[in-house]
Amino acid sequence: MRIDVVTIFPAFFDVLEVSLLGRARGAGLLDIRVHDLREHATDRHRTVDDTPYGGGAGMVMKPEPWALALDEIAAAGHDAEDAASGPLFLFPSPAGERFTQSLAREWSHEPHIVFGCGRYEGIDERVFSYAATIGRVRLVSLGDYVLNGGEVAAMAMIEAVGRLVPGVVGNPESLVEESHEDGLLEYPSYTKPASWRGYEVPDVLLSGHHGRVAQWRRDQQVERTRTRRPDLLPE
Ligand code: JEB
Repeated sequence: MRIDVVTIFPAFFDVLEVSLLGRARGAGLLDIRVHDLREHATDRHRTVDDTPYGGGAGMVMKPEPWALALDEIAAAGHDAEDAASGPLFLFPSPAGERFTQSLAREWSHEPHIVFGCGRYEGIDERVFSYAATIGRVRLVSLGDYVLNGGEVAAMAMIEAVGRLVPGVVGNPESLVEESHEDGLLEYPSYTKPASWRGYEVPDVLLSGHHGRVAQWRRDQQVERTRTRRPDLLPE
């Protein structure tokens, strides 16, 4: 999978060199390229923002540097003229649809994703219309809280999508048991020692009775989901 990121803070993405995704990049499973939007600025001060039409607080990202950056990225690797066969452009935005595990699953099959990371009050709206002429466009939100820009959200989405790409996570079975894959929260986990600072591992987990262990874990999943995330349960 190829992933391009456009940002005014390329250094944010240095962490993609470590851990699981760093190894996947080294192994050639993920081809992640980070681009500095300022390299596409058109003035000598490398300006990427300007005041908002209609007034109001803050600054808005100018459209032209975005168009130049997205054109350059889409040109490399896409010959077709139709937007449907172009890359998937993902713009993190507090005004986007909610990012979910189901979208991560869907997007893990994409050959080419481009993240556009805004800053300030966001990106001139016409950039989304322009991007839709060279690829498919989605505005996506990490959740209902305010970030200063799209970088942290893009990083979360890169990790959530990237780890579902075949070969990135060593044991694919570990993927199916996780929270949000079966619509319930995970059951609690324990490791050695069985007794630690006066806290005990539940007896059932030491019983060696696989059926009872499975039933206990399922009960824990349902109970935790009911108390912590009732929104995930049907009625
Ligand atoms: C994403 C961004 C800003 C209003 C307030 C703040 C570009 N879950 C999320 N919260 N905030 C963002 C997000 C996601 N995904 C987010 C991109 C940008 C916030 N800002 C700051 C803009 N408008 C600028």
